[in-house]
Amino acid sequence: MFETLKEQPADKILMLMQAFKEDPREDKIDLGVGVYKDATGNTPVMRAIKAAEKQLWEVETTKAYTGLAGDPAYGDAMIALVLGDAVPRANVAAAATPGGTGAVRQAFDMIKMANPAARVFVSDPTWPNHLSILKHMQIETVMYRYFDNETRGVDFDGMMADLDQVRAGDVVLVHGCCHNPTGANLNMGQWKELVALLLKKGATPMVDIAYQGFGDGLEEDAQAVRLIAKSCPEVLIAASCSKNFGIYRERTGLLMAVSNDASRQKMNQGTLNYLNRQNFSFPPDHGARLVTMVLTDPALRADWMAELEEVRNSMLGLREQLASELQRLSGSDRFGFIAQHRGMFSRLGTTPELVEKLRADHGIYMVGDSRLNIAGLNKTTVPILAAAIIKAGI
Ligand code: PLP
Ligand code: TYF
Repeated sequence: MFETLKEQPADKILMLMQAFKEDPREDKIDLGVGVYKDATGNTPVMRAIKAAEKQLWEVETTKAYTGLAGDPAYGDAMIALVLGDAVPRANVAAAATPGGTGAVRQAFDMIKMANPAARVFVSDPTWPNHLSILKHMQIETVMYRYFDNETRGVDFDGMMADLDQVRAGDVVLVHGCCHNPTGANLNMGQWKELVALLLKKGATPMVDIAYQGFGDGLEEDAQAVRLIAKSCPEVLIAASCSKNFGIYRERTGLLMAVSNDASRQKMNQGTLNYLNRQNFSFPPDHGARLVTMVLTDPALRADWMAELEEVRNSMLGLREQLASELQRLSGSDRFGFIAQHRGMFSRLGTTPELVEKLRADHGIYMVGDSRLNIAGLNKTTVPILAAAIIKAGI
């Protein structure tokens, strides 16, 4: 039967990762895949995670199965991290998932179960995996305008105009913070307007939050998701621990289903448990356990928060440096958006041809849509990138 299989489209970001590896040039610069790198190009295991791993080795007495939704303490700790006290704990159903991707996938499954006719509205552009999973699941997908290629900010009027088409029972997928791939985000006033529209339409928000702590701070980055959870009758939230705990390969995520009617919590929880069982039974536990230890131990938590701040500030510093270097070289403010964007990524807003030119002429790798990973830079490579951008005529 395998003869019926067709070639599937590859992930462009992962293809780029491979191409970078194969490039023999010594001065090549990797601004592709969204992995944090320090000034030496290393993706470190965070200090608190290392310490928790050491402790875990001492105290772990079994690796028997957890529950279908994972360890409840992990759910509690992550709900508190993402939602704070925005909603009562009793209103939240949650299940651990293999990474944020697993949470996204399970969320789409739950949407399909609850309303097979639901359309999912996604930002143009969005993380390519959103589109790929939606297509694979045959869920009708509608793009809403998001990135303004002139200002490199959010085309908020366009976004609201497009979302005027949503109907009750549809889902609107938003990035909770640090939009991937653009780096452009709504301000709180705009989030409030969006919430008002969702309420008016009776559409359900789904929030993908994969970079809490990478933008303006742990609390600040959670403001939008908390506002949405507090204001809307129902919300789905897919959270990832890959970036902010630096545990990418451990596959640690959480799907939350929040309902303002606490009597629905049991059904929501049962559905999440059921969906985990259909897809993989028990979720991975190792990363989740480390996250729980870090979040619940005051000393580990303080150290994790301090290191996350270092990570966040290093990216902000690189943004400032790149924006000012480009201002100096171009004699204009047209690259000021780089300092305004938040998270790991900025979209330059240039053509695939010029992105390819940067790769061919300078060994600078960024995604074809002109997304660059700020964390792939360091103080020495910023001027090299800036000079290459100007030379290429971007
Ligand atoms: N959602 C977005 C927008 C992302 O950028 C990512 C990737 O980091 C994820 C979800 C999920 O990542 P992971 O499955 O590695 O936790
Ligand atoms: O956007 C990124 O680069 C990260 C990492 O299939 C990633 O989110 C990229 C592609 C993919 C899974 C994760």
